Amino acid sequence: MPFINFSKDEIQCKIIYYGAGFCGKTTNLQYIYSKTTGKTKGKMVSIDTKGGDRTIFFDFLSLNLGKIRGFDIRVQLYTVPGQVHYDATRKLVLKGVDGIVFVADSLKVQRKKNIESLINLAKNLAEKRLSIRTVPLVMQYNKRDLGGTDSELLPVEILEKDLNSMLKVPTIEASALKGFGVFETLREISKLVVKEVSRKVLSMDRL
Ligand SMILES: Nc1nc2c(ncn2[C@@H]2O[C@H](COP(=O)(O)OP(=O)(O)OP(=O)(O)O)[C@@H](O)[C@H]2O)c(=O)[nH]1
Ligand SMILES: [Mg+2]
Repeated sequence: MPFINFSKDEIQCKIIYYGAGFCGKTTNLQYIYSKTTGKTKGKMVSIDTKGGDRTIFFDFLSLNLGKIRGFDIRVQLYTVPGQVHYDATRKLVLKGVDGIVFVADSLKVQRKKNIESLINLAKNLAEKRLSIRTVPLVMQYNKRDLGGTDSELLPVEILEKDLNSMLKVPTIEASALKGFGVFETLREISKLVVKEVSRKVLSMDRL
């Protein structure tokens, strides 16, 4: 649910980067943070990171996306820890979610992990009475920079078949490390979330 702060004329939306361990969720936020400036830029906080780069709680980045009907739209980006045994933390971070970026690791060796993580997302949403079929969701196929001749990457068609054949959500090919596709992903999920938020704000007007 978006949080509407009437004293500040601000609507806050929560977008969560979800996916298997090591798929590149934290790297997405780090890239966004490194490229935003001025009025848009907020704070980035990484809570409890072990051994340099494994998230064991969450990362948080707040950004200002402009206005709808006089309200500032502030998006709060979170990542979950992807490793299997941090499921309780993932459930905690999912609380109040408005939109999800599912980051899939394009490496062939991670094929099963992506599928397991998507099933885990569906299950954790269902526990919150949300459906993976209706929540604003985009899918990012990450690490596309690693493609070579003897490619260790899954072709996009396989990723589509594994992860998106039922959902049919927007997909973006990306490299969080090099930066391509990162802002496209953020734009796409923000568009879906803002559309949903506007619908809720307008329906409040009719009450
Ligand atoms: N080549 C390549 N490496 C990437 C890319 N995105 C992330 N990585 C690397 O993959 C590793 C894991 O990235 P993280 O962003 O920490 O992964 P995470 O999804 O946050 O992992 P957890 O916090 O354990 O869930 C790091 O060494 C990154 O530099 C990418 O697009 N291309
Ligand atoms: Mg992380």
